[in-house]
Amino acid sequence: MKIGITCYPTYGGSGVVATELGIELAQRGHEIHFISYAQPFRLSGREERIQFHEVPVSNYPLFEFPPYSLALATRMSEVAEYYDLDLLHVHYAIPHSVSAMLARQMLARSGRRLPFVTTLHGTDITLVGADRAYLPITKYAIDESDGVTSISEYLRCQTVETFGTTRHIEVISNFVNCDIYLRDPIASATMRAQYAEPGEAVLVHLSNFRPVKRIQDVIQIFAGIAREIPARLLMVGDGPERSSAEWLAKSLKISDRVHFLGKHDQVNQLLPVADLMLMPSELESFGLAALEAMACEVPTIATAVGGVPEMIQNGVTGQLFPVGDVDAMSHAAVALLKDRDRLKAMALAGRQEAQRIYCASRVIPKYEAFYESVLRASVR
Ligand code: GMT
Repeated sequence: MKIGITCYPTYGGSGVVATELGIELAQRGHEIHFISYAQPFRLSGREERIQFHEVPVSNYPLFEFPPYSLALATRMSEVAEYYDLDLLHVHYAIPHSVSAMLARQMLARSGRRLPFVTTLHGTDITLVGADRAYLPITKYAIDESDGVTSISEYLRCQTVETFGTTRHIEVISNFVNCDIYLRDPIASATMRAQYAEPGEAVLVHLSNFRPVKRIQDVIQIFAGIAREIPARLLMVGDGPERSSAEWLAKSLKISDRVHFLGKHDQVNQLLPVADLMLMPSELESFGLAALEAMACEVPTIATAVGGVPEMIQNGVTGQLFPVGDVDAMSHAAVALLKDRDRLKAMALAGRQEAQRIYCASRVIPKYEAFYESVLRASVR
């Protein structure tokens, strides 16, 4: 198939999923065209059968807000026509599904069909889509999509509840490439030595440091752990909450143990360095970072929110707590780090679960089958 993919190219789960999906599909022989304002950050630009098409957004003094959605729709229709795309797959409903809908309409005038699939990722429904300013158009674009997928059952239910839509939403979970995300004991021991002394526990947090991630809780949980055992915290990513987290680490006098590493392109090398991941989010429709950690044999201490309980089996592949219960999360982490046998059993159970359900090799065929069904339905 020839597939156009649009996503937010910067750091964030939906962009990661879209990019990894494109890479996996290209490896399976499909021709992939990314269409966005910048090259997605996990794309090297050298992958076979993948092209990137930049959306130029020109500005004029009259435009207080440059109309990206329109420029995107134009580029989508041009790329679809020139490269004879079979379908578009847009990640994150706003504004991508609206642009795709316009592109489809533009091409229909010349008798060309361009079905589009929308994948819902979370905040496009729970935050942005629930904002009255965006709700009606988001609902319209979802209803108009030729196919809709959501990354968890939780998000599917939320979408039905928020938008009152009756259309079919296929749940296709996030995935991880288990051949790339894995613990290589020698490589991870070498890398671990860069960050921690022997005998110190290593915790990791990976996100875009947005308020929904509760970064202050990450620091508070770690402070509780560091009071009990020698430990280090690797903060991977960047975003609006970073400076307040740095300030909190300083005021709790743990800044020498908390390493802010910024954005990292190869988290598969970094994650296996850790013993535990911390993900105390206010909400996660899935929690991709925890899945990537799980594949690397790193269990997660997380909050029991959104789609997280669908992925993490409490007490088996990780541990779940109420939002904001930083003391319970610190105590649980310390107990696990002191009981290495239990930690190891949890790590292995997580790896097995990742392989059994969430490996790219298991999930990508579901997308392919879904595309086929959309294409079949669209020629009728
Ligand atoms: O919150 C983020 O990390 C960004 C956001 C996005 O759309 O880029 O992530 C959402 O999509 C991810 C990939 O499908 C999910 O793993 C995250 O759980 C989801 N975030 C939220 O629901 C808050």
